[in-house]
Amino acid sequence: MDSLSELKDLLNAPKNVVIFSHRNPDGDAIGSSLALHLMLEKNGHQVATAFPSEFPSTLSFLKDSDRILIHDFEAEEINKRIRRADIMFFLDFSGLDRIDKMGEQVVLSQAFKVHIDHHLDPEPFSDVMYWDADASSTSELVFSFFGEMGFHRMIDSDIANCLMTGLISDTGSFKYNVNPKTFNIAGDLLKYGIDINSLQDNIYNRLSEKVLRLLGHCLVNRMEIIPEYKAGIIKLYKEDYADFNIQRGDTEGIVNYLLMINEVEIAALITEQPTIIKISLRSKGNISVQEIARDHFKGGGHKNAAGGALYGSMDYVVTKFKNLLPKYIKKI
Ligand SMILES: [Mn+2]
Repeated sequence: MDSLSELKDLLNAPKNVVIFSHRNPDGDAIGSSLALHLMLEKNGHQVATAFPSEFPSTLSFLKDSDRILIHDFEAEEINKRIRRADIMFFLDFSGLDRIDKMGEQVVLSQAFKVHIDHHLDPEPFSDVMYWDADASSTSELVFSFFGEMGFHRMIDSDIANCLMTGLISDTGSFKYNVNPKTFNIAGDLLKYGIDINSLQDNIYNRLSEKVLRLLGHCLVNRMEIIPEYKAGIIKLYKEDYADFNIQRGDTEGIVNYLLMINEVEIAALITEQPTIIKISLRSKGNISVQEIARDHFKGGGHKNAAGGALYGSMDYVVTKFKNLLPKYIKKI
């Protein structure tokens, strides 16, 4: 019996299930986790979803998001669930270091482990690897996974909303990472009674005035364009964090604005954190920022969207990034 049929068999009787996703969860992490959570509960299982850290409050419109356990605040409860777990799901991340301390507990557990993900280079820690780097999102894979498990007819509007949120978030509203399947699944999801307009509003039109002003500040005062290497950089300093009272999630998406410039093909948002310098990278076409993040900034991600972090000064990281450009970008 292959491992997927084994899992299907296991899910025939009520089980204790824990679903994990990564630190700083995004729309896909939350959407795919909650969709699976709701579906497994519908099938009579005891389910807990655990994230290392908080999710953006803008995504709290998703059904049962208030039941997600956050390890930063509820470590004891999560450890209890881990000890009891028969089955564990790992959604939207490739390596156990992405779930911080929970990873150490997971390794000790005998639970049946299911890894559903679309990041490059997945670590082999699971019994089932439901993985496809060409998928737009983990939510897309969870939809297909529901088909494998015979769950499709149990999808309801809440579950469809969660999956659509993941699809929209990871594709920038179907602008990138898409394939024919993505659109087919989106079409299927619409049949479950989603209000796509209010969903888009919920995802994109819930910014605070502060965040929009921060974006303006970044574009007017913190942006540097290097035309000969088709590169754009936005630098955010500690003083900006104080001036704008920047909280987690507030800088989300800012790096994408650089790619709106016709000539820019590689973009970096470099931010001064309390102890590290973080770099978020985006690219157009065949430039692999995943490679750059992995080889030079101790990070990873996808071909056109990746990130990493280094110790050191802002100047050090900016200079390092600039010095790499000749290696990866053909000079005009
Ligand atoms: Mn994803």
